[in-house]
Amino acid sequence: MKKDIYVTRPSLPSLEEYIKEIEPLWESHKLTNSGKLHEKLKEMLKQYLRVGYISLMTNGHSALELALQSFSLKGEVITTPFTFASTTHAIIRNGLKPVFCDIKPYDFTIDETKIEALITEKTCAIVPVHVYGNVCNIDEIQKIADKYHLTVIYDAAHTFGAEWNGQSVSAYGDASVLSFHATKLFHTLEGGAVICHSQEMYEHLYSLKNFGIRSELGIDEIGANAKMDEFRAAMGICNLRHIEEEIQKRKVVYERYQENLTDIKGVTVPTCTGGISLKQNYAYYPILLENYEEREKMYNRLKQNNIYARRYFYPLITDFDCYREHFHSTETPIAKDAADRVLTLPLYSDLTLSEVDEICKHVANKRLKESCHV
Ligand code: T4K
Repeated sequence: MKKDIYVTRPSLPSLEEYIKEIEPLWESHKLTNSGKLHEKLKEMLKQYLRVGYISLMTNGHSALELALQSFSLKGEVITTPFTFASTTHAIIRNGLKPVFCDIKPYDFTIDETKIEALITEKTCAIVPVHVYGNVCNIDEIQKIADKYHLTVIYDAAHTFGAEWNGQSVSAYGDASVLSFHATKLFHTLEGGAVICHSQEMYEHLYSLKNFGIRSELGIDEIGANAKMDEFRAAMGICNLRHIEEEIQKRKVVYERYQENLTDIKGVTVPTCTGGISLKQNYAYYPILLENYEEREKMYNRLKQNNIYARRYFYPLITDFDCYREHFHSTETPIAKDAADRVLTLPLYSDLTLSEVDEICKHVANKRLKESCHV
C-alpha cells in the first residue's frame, strides 16, 4: 500500500524539546492569560520578525477579526476573493462590506492598478492578501491608502519569515495578521498574531482578545476571547528555534519542483515577482493547469495515487453558497480563472526529493522533460 502524501505535514520539534518547555507549567499552574511562555514567544517573535509590537492570538482568523475591530471601521473594505474563507468572513463579521478587486494573473495578489476605481466615499480600508507567500505591491497600495486616507490591514497568513526590501513583510501596513495554524510553515498548533505599530494599539488588542477587560472592574468594549495559551506558546518557542532550517528544507523541495515542472507543457509554475528585494518563505507550491477540466483530471489522477493536492482557493469566495447571491465572480475574471485552474501541490520540509519526483511524474503524465529521472 502506497504512503499517503498530503498537501502539507506539520513539522514538530522533538518530544524532549517540547516537554522541557512545558514542564515548568506543572509547577506554576499558570496555563493561559499571558503566562511566561506567552511572553517569551512574544519577545522571540519580535526579535525574529524585527517588529515593535505583536499581539499573540488563539488563531489567525480571530486575529484578523480583532485587527479589523480595533480600527473601528465602518463602510466598505477593498479586498480580493482569491483567498481562504477567513479573510472575507472576518470583514463581514465586523459589519463591513467587502468590495472585491481582481488579482494579478502571475502572483495572485490584489491588482493594485484596479483599486482606485473601486474607491467610493464609503471606503474605509484595504485588506490585501499576500497569497501563498507572494508579496503584494506594498508601495503602490500604501500610496493609494495615503491619498484616500484608508487603513491597510494585510492578511499575511502565508508570509511568515518572508522579507521585502530588507524588512519582514509583516512590518508593513497599519497592521499585518499572521496565522500560526498547524498547516503553516511556522505553527503553534492553532495560533495567530497581529503586528501593529504602537503601544496604544497593542494594549487595545490585548483588551479586545480578553473580553474587552481593561481592569478588574472595567469592561468598556465588546471583546472576544482570543488569547494564546501556554501549550501553544511552548510549541511556537520550539518551532521558532528551527525556523531557518524549516525554510531551507522547503526551499530545496520548491526548487526541485521548479526544476522538474518548468518546461512541462500545460503546467504554469510559480513566478517569484519580488526579485532581489524579496526573501521568499516557500510556503506553498501552486501550479496552474490549462483549464478547469485539466485541473480536475490532475487533482483526481494525483488522488488515485495517494497524493492529496488541494485546490486552494477553489471555489472562489464569491461562489460560496453563503455569498453567491450577494457577489458576482464575473466581476473578478482573473481570480475566477485562477480558482478554476489552480492546484496546490504537497510542500513540507519532510517531503523527500524522490517523493517530489514521483508527484512530478504524475503531474507531467508521461510528458516529463528528460533531465528529471523518476
Ligand atoms: N487568511 C488566509 C489567507 C489563510 O490561508 C488562513 C488559513 C487564514 C487567514 C486563517 O488562519 P487560521 O485561523 O486558520 O489560523 C487549512 C488551514 O486550516 C487554514 O489555516 C489555512 N488558512 C488553509 C489555507 O488551509 P484546510 O481546511 O484545507 O485544512 P485541512 O485540515 O484540510 O488540512 C490540510 C492538510 O494538512 C490535510 O489534508 C492533512 C494535513 N494536516 C492538517 C492538519 C490540521 C496534517 O497533517 N496535520 C494537521 O494537524 O484549511
